[in-house]
Amino acid sequence: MALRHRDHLPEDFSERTLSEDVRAGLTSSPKTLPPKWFYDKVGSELYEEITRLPEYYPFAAEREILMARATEIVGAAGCRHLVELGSGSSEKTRALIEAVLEATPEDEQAAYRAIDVSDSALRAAAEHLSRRYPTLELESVRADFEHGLAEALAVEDGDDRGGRLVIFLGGTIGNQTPAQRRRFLAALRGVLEPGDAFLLGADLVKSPEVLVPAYDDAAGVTAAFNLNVLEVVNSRLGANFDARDFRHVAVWDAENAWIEMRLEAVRDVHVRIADLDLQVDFAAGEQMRTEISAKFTRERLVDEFEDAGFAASGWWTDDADRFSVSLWTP
Ligand code: AVJ
Repeated sequence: MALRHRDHLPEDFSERTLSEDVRAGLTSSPKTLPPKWFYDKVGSELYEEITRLPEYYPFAAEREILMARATEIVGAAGCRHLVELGSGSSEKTRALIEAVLEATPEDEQAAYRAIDVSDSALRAAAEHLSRRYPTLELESVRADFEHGLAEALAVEDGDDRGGRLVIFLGGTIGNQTPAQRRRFLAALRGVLEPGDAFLLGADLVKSPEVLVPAYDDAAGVTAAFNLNVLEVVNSRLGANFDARDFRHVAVWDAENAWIEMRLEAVRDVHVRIADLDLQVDFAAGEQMRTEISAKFTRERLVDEFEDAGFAASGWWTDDADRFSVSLWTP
């Protein structure tokens, strides 16, 4: 089956946005670094390890929902064309792909489009999926959906595969601030048409006794994952961070309903970021925010999606009600 690849990003996209993000984040007060830079090779491996930790329930909970409910979800959406934002390894998506293949009559074509910023993730996933699902039409698009959502979702003229089911899994929407989320949902609503639908995986608010260990595990894998972002800045921008100067912090911010990961300087620290011609000081005890991971209630999601012009069309949780998969229509 045809395997098409499109690239919407300039060659230097990653270098340029990393530089901009690091300069903006390290010169602001309080200092911040965006979570998207966690995922170099080492960081992606550490994240995979996180998904296998006993404390990190979101991965297993979402997989439980998708495995048990994929047929129902695809039936409710009524789409033959899956479009995944931030597809990564596309691993959990297989349950949905299989449900779409089963629901597609022989004279129609099931399709899957993976959208990610990472070229290597896209290529590996496409290669794997094309071998596993020979009848599936596959497309991969390298794009940054925070900026180029319309281009990433655009269909070619003459393409009448019917409704698209856009999926955004893993709870990654929690990495956005409420303002970013509002912009994202508005942009998404703007490009979806009647017959399309949006499937979201979102983590749910629960006791801090469950939430905090999920982001501060006993084995220290999340700490290593958080600290690794300093190595990313070192290797890609010629900085001289010493990870031993920082410690991992995870706190539950009840007011904002999000987990915040931070790196705290354990002593006064002076850092040079050679490629940016930038010098930065941290005072002992100073904390830099590296990630928010927002947690939701059903009511909150309904409010935000309705504000953006969506209607609620489906809601599924795991048996322990820890995580949600929800369907929204324009
Ligand atoms: C991949 C963004 C869903 O927020 O739970 C895991 C990333 N950070 N442990 C999350 C993460 C710390 C994860 N997401």
